[in-house]
Amino acid sequence: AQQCDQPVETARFDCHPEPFASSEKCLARYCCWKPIFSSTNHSTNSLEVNVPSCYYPRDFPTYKIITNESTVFGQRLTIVKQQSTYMPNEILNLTVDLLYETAQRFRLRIYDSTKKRFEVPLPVPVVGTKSNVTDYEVSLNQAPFAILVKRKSTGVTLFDSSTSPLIYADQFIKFSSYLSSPFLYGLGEHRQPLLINVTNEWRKLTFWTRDEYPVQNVNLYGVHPFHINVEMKSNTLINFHGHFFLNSNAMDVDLQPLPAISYTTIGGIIDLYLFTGPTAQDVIQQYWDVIGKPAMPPYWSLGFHLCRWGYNNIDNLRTVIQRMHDAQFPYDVQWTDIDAMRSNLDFTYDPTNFNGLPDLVRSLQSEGKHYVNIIDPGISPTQPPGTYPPYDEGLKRAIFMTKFNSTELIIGQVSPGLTVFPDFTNASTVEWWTNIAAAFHDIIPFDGIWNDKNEPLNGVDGSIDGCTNNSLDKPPFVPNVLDNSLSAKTLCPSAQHASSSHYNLHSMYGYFEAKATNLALKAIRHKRPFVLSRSTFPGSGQYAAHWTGDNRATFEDMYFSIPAILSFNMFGIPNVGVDVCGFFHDTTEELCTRWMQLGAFYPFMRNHNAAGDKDQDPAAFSWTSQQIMKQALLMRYSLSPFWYTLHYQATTLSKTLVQPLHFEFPNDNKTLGIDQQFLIGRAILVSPNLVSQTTTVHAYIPQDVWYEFSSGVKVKVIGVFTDLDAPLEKINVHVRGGFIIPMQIPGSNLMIGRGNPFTLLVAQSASENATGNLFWDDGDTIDSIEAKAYNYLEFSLVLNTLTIDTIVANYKDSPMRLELVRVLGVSKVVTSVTVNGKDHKDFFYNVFDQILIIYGLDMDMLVQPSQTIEWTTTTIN
Ligand code: MIG
Repeated sequence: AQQCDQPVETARFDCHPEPFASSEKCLARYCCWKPIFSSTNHSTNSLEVNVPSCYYPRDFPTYKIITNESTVFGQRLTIVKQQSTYMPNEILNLTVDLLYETAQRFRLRIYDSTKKRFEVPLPVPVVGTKSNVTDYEVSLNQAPFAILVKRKSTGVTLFDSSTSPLIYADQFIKFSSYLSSPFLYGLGEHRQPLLINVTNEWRKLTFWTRDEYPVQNVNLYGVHPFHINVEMKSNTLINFHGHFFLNSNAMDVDLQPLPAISYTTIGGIIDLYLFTGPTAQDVIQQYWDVIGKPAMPPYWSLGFHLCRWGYNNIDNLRTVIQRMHDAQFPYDVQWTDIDAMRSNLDFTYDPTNFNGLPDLVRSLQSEGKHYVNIIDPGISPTQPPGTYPPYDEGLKRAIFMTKFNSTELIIGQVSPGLTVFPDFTNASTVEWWTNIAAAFHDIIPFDGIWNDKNEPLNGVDGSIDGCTNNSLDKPPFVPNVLDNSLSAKTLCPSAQHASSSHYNLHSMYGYFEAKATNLALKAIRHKRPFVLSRSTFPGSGQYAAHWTGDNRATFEDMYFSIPAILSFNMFGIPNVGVDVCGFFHDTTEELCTRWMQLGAFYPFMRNHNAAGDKDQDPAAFSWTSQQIMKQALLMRYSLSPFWYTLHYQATTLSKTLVQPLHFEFPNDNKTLGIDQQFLIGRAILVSPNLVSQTTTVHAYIPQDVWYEFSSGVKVKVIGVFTDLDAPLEKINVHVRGGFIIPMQIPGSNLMIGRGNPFTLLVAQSASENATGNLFWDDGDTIDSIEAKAYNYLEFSLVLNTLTIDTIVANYKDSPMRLELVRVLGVSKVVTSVTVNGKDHKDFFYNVFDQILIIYGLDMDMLVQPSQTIEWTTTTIN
């Protein structure tokens, strides 16, 4: 009989994840059946995940190691299983590669010993030789086969597959591991709080890209099987490690309070990366080394973006642009949605309702503004032959996806009616896409492209002809995807790409479209591309920014934007935002005011609205609300040099743009789940008011020195949750002692403001030091970093001396003049100031607020190698 005596219920691993488990079905799988609930109230709802009634016995048939050799990359094992179990087409002979890729990166690959299987077409690094020094130690169990990875320094388990049997069938692969703690970050795209805490919870997260407005417990637009696990050994030491499961097939990740994690995928191979950190940012850096670092965005894209679905005609669009101008909002990018297309056709504009759009775009550009338009993947095949080159040319080049085992195109239905779908995995598709985009660019010189619906969305399930009954369309196991079908609101899994099936590549459709769009924009504009993509996959950040799709105009949705932007920063797509003021439903003046304040601190800030809903551009509101929104925008614009430098550090050093408090204060347990506040870089703490009709915000100010961003006044209460004053006109923003923030006097847009004077916000630490840096270039050149065509400055404050070191000064087309320095936390009275040794009269010192303001500097910051600003003080009697 089976060994069913699991010591605790939380050690059960689900042997019948499909709905309608029963004793007969369970026993037929050679599994244990012990319902926790009486069978009458046992839930058949597949979304309701709980202690499984049907679970694997400890002696469930599995693999054993039969050979084990050391190789240049590490170790190679062969493992075999004697008998098949319940899943069709089990693979009984497997090869296991243990790759010691770097000191902090271990990779485990398990694949069919005899037959090549599908592998994710991501260009991950190829490491030929084993790292001699590693932070991890690997051990094996021969029978049953298991792998154990420990952190050498602490002995903490990083991976341990002995928890449950490996199952490896053609369309069902399942393995599990203990977790180091029940606390995880990542595993997106899902609508969930930042911290995944499975102390008392069983959670199933499903991965399969899907167009669905963000609701909890469903697979959404993107797929990111990456997590960071908090390691707790004692209360004093906290490290982090990460897992990345490199697999693009539909999958479930099950978390349980043991704590343990199980991966169930229906294709590909096991290709699992382990990153040992030990800090959270180290884990992220190690992850990005595998998937690719995020792109450097064009400078203009850091500004305010304005969009809506349903301008409906050019007069409405003009009215909005005019009132934004009249109300003097800083703003950089105007967008249009599908209503500006002719009959919803890609690469067209409506010559009737949007008559004059090309001229309008050119006039915006002449003022330094930019324009982005929407492009959906679906191409209409039903236009009169010879009238619609995107289809005619695509057909000629045979770049559209086809039905299973056929050259016939697979046809779906999206906004233009019937549509075919480009196969972006194919190199000739990229050429075709570039050509049709270039032809449209000759008509409307767009600056960026918005890729919507690239999950891809299809209005009819599968295709207009349905799907086949083969094992791709009807696999033996379907993960817990929304609507319980892989073809729901998308193409048939059996549809064909050039290199493989949609079954394997579905979740990468958006990745490949964004990549193609990025390449097309580079080829057309010869400038740094800006792409916004709804569907994402690991590596998408190299090509695109992201927004979180169709949120709603509610305070709850505004809250969920914070865990979302923090998670996407971990996923390597740090340039992320959500529809500010909410997409669906009419926003309210209060909500939109709060959201404009919060959105001003998103990496990507776009106000966007659904068709039919009330206008929500900032100029649509009362004079008072406009002033509050403008104040938030001015804060954003004044911080553009800081943001731009963070982007530089993201693309060169793999740092996130925003991060959870816990990453900076890992030893402070109170920060563990905080996701109503976040940090920009390491230095700015944003604590928005997310509750309607309240004038305080309950916020945590970590143990450190903090100053109010606007007033510069030091915060007195730290290390506790406290109620901060937060009336409607105020968003709480704090700057952390020890940091120097480069800022600039804003212009009406980022192009116009580029030459404006810079200022420095110097926030002194407890020991009255601070450091900071500034990256600056022309904002648009594709390879300015590689070509070193930029300026790079470092700032440091020690002993009342602020030093400006100009390390690289290769970009001189625009002046960089420092006008003002504001020093916070100066406790002694300042008596004199010198600049490069010369007496400087223009300063103020405020003893009560402890702020020193040095103005009238007019300092050329490009003078190398270094300049100084010094002050002398005297103690107050
Ligand atoms: O069927 O293009 O998420 O931002 O405004 C809706 C219209 C398609 C969904 C996008 C949304 C966009 C809308 N689109």
